[in-house]
Amino acid sequence: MLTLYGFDVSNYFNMIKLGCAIKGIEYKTVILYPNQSSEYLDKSPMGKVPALETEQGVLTETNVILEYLDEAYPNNPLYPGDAFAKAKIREMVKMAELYLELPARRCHPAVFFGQEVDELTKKQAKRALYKGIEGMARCAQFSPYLAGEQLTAADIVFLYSADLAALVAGKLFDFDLLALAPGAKELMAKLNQREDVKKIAEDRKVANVAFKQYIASLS
Ligand SMILES: N[C@@H](CCC(=O)N[C@@H](CS)C(=O)NCC(=O)O)C(=O)O
Repeated sequence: MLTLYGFDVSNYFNMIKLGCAIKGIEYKTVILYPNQSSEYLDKSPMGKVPALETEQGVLTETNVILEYLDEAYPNNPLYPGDAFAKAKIREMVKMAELYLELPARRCHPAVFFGQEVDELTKKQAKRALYKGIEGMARCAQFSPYLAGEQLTAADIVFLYSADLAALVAGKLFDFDLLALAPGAKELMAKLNQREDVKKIAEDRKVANVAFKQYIASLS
């Protein structure tokens, strides 16, 4: 059986959980925080989560894991079969990570952990988030999903990237990120109504207690 390494507060871990839920893939979890132990680095070369252990070996990088799962388990596809259409999904997955998730992440310490983030980082992140959401608005359809009528991997990555990015934009920069991509709020609401997404949110809430203690223990 597949083994998924990570923890329930991790948005990337939750992307894989949702992908598996949609596709009906069974797996067991090993709950751990990102770390640089030699044992974990043998599985995840950067020590990040998630990592997925298969019978053939371990995979890391969420987009790669999602693509692997979709090819290995064809039920309820997360990517279209057509080469160009599939590339458009990959494009949106990559854009959501590079231009929403990662700039927002630079400000997570200030927004979620009460830590300092310097002004230059904040300024760069704010600018990047504006550009990122405007870029997403240009390439996504939001009708209702990013690529049209079918839920795809792009929606999964957008859901767990744009939610945190919107919190960062709202709390730190006082702007409504999702309002800049018409249809994005409706999409988030639609996805958040799903039972599998609700379950993942409940798991995250429970796990957040221990995670906050863990973060506090690091300082
Ligand atoms: N590009 C990676 C990012 C994964 C990632 O950054 N995960 C976070 C947890 S949400 C992590 O492991 N952070 C620890 C670190 O960056 O060293 C992916 O797509 O899986």
